[in-house]
Order: sequence, then C-alpha cells, then structure tokens
Amino acid sequence: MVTYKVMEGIKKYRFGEPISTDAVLFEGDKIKDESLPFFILQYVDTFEIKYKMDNGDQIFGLGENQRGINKRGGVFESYCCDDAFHIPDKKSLYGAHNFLIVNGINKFGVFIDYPGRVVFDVGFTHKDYLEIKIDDKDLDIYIIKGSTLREITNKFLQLIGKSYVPPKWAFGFQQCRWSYKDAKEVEAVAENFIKHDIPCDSIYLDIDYMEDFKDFTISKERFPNLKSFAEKMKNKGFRLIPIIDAGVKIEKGYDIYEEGIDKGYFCIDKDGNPFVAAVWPGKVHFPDFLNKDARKWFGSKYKLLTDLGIEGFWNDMNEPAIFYTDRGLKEAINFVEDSKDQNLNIYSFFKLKDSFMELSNNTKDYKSFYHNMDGKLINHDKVHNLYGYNMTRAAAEGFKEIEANKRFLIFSRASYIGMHRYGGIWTGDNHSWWEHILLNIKMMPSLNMCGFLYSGADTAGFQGDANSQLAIRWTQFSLFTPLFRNHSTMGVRKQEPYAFDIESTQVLRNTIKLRYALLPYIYGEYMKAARRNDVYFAPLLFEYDDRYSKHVENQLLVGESLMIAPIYEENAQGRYVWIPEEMLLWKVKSYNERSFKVMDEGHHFIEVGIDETPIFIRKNKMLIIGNHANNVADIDNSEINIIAFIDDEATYTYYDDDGISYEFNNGIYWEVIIGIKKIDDDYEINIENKGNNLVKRINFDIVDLYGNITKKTVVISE
Ligand code: MIG
Repeated sequence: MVTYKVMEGIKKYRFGEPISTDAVLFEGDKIKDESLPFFILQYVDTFEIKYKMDNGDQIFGLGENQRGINKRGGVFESYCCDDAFHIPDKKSLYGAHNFLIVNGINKFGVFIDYPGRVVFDVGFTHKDYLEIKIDDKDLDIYIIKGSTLREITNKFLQLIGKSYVPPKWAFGFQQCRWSYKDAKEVEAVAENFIKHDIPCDSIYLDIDYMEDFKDFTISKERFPNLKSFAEKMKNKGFRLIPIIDAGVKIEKGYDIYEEGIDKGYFCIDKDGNPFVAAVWPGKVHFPDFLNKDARKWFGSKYKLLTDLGIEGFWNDMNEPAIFYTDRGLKEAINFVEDSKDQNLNIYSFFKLKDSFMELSNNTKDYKSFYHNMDGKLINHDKVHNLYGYNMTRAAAEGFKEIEANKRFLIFSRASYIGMHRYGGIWTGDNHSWWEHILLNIKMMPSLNMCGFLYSGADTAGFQGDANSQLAIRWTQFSLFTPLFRNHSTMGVRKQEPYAFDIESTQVLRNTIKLRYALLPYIYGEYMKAARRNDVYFAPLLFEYDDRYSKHVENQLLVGESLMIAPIYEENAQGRYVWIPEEMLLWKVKSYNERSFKVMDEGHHFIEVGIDETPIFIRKNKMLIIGNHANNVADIDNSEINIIAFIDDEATYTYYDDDGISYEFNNGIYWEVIIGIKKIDDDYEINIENKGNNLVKRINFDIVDLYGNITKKTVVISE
C-alpha cells in the first residue's frame, strides 16, 4: 500500500497497480501513513474492507441506487446494469457511484476508485458491519475527512472536479416518448403544447428517427429533411433531442461500421476479432470508448447531427446493454433442443426458462471482450463501469471540437464517478408507480453527493400506465429537478401534460409554469452548486442537526432557501412534515398567487390539494420568482419577485449568466446581492448589482415570524 496526500483532508491509499479511471483530478504526494479507518482483508485476487458501524451510524451516498437516503440495511452492487424493473431488492441500476459517507461519531467519506464490480454490503449480511468487496486487488481508496457531511461532500466534489453545465434551455420542461416516430407526430406534440399553453423547450427523438437503429443516420422516410425540420421546430420554440445508442450496427457499406472496422476502433474478442453482441439493430460492435482515438472518432460523429441544428443528445444503452450474444443464444437453444420431449421437472423447467432470461447483460459476455487502453488489452469486466462514462466523454470532447464555447445538452444512462464533468444522467426505465416517486426523491441527494447535478427521472414513469394523479404528483416533485423530462415507453398510456382531462391539464400547466417562474432560483442554485463543488439537493441533516432531521427520507432541501415535502401517495389529501425550525409554507396553485402560513418547528400534518405544490421557505432566506414564458429564452425577468421569510436579517445572491456559453468561467456572469435587515418594525433593503444584470425592479413580500407581510418595491438603476 502506498499512501498519498491528495488535498487537505483527503488521502489516497493505492493497492497494486490500478487502471486509471480519470475519476479524480489530482495525483497527490506520497506520504508515510498507514492509518486507515477500517480493516482490510486482502485475498489472492480480491479485496475486502470491513468497518464496524456504531448503532447510530448512518451511511449516505452511493448515487443511483435503490432504498433509502440512508443506505444502511441494503446491499448495492456497482456494475452498470440495464435492468428495467427497479424493485427494492435490485442491487444494480445503471450507474456505478462508489462514494459513501459514514455519519457517526466518526465521520468520513470513502471513494473506491475501481471500475469493475464492487459490492457494498451496508449492514445487510452482518448488521453492524459495512463490508465492501472488490473484485480485484488493484485499486485506489480515498478517505475524505471533514467535520460535517457538507464539508466532506464539498471536498469530495472538489476532488472529482466541477460539474457539467448544460445550456439554460435544458432547464425548461422536456417531452419524450418512445417514440414520436416521424416529423408529423413530433410536430403534433409541439402543436399540442402550444394549443394547451404549456411551456416546453424540447421534444425527444427516440430510436425510430434512425435508419434501422444505426447511429448517426436519419430515416429518410420519417424525417425526410431533419435540418429544415429542426429549424422549423426551433422557430416554434422546441429543440429536438435525438438519442444515440452505444452499439454500432454491423452492416456492409454503413460508414460508421466500415470506419470502425478499418481503424480498429471496436472492442475485440479473445481472438482479436471485433466483438459481436446483439442490441436494437441486431448484431453490433461496441466502439472502444476507452481507446482515446476511438473516443475522438465517435465524438466527432455528433457533428453530423449538430450540423443539422441539433444541440442536445441522450446517450443510451451504454452499460453497455446486451440483448444476447451468439454464445448465449447457442447455449440456450441447445438447452431447448435437449429439453425437447423431456418430462421436465421443476428444476429442469426453471433452468429452461432461465436459459433465456439470462441471455441479456450476462457477465460471461462482459468477460469475453477487450479494450485497448493506451496499447494495453484490458478485459471489459475489469473496466465495465467506465464504458458509458467514456461514451459521454466522447460526446463532450466532440462538442468541444465542434464549438468550444457553446453548451450542448448531453446526458447518459450509464455512468461512473467523474462522468459528471462531461454530462448529466437520467435514472433509466422506472415505472409509473407511486413507489418510484419516492425512490426519485431519495435518489436525488445521493446522486448530487456523487457529483451528478444535472439529473432527473422519467417523470410520470417510463413503464406502465400513469393516471393523472400520479403524473401530477410526480411533476410537482420533478419541477425541482434540473433535468425535468416526461418520458414513457411504447404501448403505455399517453402521459403528456395534456393527455388526461381538462382539470389535470390545468394543474399540470400551472405546475410547469411554476417551474419556469422558479428558474431564476433553480438555475442560480444549480450554478452555485456547480461552481462551489456543492450539492443542489440535500437531505435535511446537511443543515439541521436535531434528532428528527437526521432520519427524514421524504423531504429535501433544494438550494439554500427551500425545503420541499412532495406528495408521493395515491389519494393523499396531504402529508406529515417535519419542520426543523420556523418556516414559511407557500402552497402554490399558481405562482402569481400569494398565500403564506408560518409553520412552527415540529411535526405537522399539512393538507395539500391535488392542485397544490407545497414549498417551504427557510428562516432568514429568500426565494426569487420570475415569470414564465413558453420557452426559457423568452422569459422576461426584468421585474422579479422575492418572498423573504425574515426573523432578523438575510442575504441572498441571485446568480445569472448568458445560459449558452462557458463565459461564466471567465468571470462573465451577473450577481445581484440582496440584503434585508429588520430595523424596528421596518426593513432595510440593500441591493448590490454586479455585472450587467437585466433586473430593473424587484417586488418584495417580506414575511415575519408572525405572518405579517410587508410589501416593498426596489427599482434598480443602471
Ligand atoms: O431497450 O430507446 O432507457 O429511455 O426510450 C430500450 C428506447 C432502449 C431504453 C431507455 C429508454 C428508451 C429506450 N431504450
């Protein structure tokens, strides 16, 4: 073991010769130190960490996973997996996020930088032990020390580098479906949004826009002129966001296939031939995203679409998902043939069934192909979790070549720690289940702790039929998630915000308009988190250390001013909320209406009608509210409103920038620093306007602890 001091409070313990994952940005200096906070068991080929947890210890983090914000009690396996049935005992979803924080008398963060299989047994097998099993003995372990959860998180986020920042329009509402299959249907969706007066910034193109599911091709029949169509749609206010899949179809004459073969850019099997798996297009090869040159090549292909006016993409199937391989299929078919005319008992019958069930995403297949990493052949299984990461990196690096100072929208299904620098993620194929709203709520802070700020779930659920109530309640939560997209699979009930009944459309319209009105806050808080290595969503205990806040799993802090308590149960007329200090409750029906209630510290049942989104403004904090428009770019926020809940004084920094470029990195952004101070029965307002902000007028609703409202208006001179 070699120890490095990487940064203040962060040590790296290196075992063997780990493969570089590029998760962490700093090397660090060697030091003499063997003070690991846990036991290490090294076996011949594997490695295990054991940590004795105190009764009260909680475990946070682990990103995209099932179960609680506190992960204690579960087993989680980092091995990116295309599993479309997210039930509580599933151990792997699409991401591999090996960072956790132990919160007890001892507080520290652990990041296991190993890109193959890692199992986190968080007191499942042995209730008092955190046991981390690694499939290898070459790895880096980072230990992050700090006195609070936020401090540990901030340090970890500093270690792995600044978050990806999407264009501002990507904070608008987005509509997806597998599939709006041709230009006519896409246009009809757009017309529906316009007709129903529901804001929306983009419409997605799922796999059917391609010719035979071939990456970077466009169906001539369904989208005869994508360039002019994209332009027309943009003029109506909608950007088109095509999907890109990991597998490249094997087809003579298809240029991407031919080039990949020519240049040796595909993953290979043990005999050195391009590895064959089957996904959407049938048989495909997998681009070797771990090979720099292949990455560059694939990344440059996005230009074929950006040249047509496309400004955003989603990268799918990049775990990589495998439907079947020849090996698996052959074994299964042999088994079927052997079973023919047999009297199958329960065991042989199950084995027969399983032989097909186990065709997809089989570890045997993952073990049977190789990457070329800087000239070294590496078995895929060892670096499995880097695949989607590097596909998305390929895209991001491609965009840099295409137009370095322009922000593109890009997010991925599979991911590993560090990918957050290149793009966002969505949380894959959930269901239209109430349980999945709650899962979504719990996952968001965990994802943020692992760096993934631009993230969100398929709102209203991907699989299964949504009723209007579920779509509404889910949208009332998702309106706070940076990626705010409604998506569903083929064959299920339509769930666009106008797809139900007039009343529900009205509620969804108001809910989506609320999102647009909150953009100054949501976007500003996102940017602050991204620039300060912070989270946007946090569990309550990041700010409150009382005995209840520690255990709250169904309320979140959003940015610095808000707490939310979403409704995630069918037919609920309200819910219980833990309020850790006085807060101002605003049940929003429509963002232009104001009605507040001061809530005292304690447990409360709050009534929440189906048309209401409850928002809690924290004490001595402010919420900025702008205006809505049908697109982000059309919003006029020269006049904004602030709701402030003031005991004595508060300061808030309203951040904004051009929303399209990276100039904010060069100090080009706007800040309005707003101070409110209570003096006797009045308030003193102080405004410092930095940069060339467009805000001309701010209307204040200042509410005190007794609920008295003072209205003020400040006009900002140039
Ligand atoms: O095997 O492209 O998670 O969002 O609609 C399914 C079709 C492939 C999975 C993605 C989903 C997408 C679907 N894809």
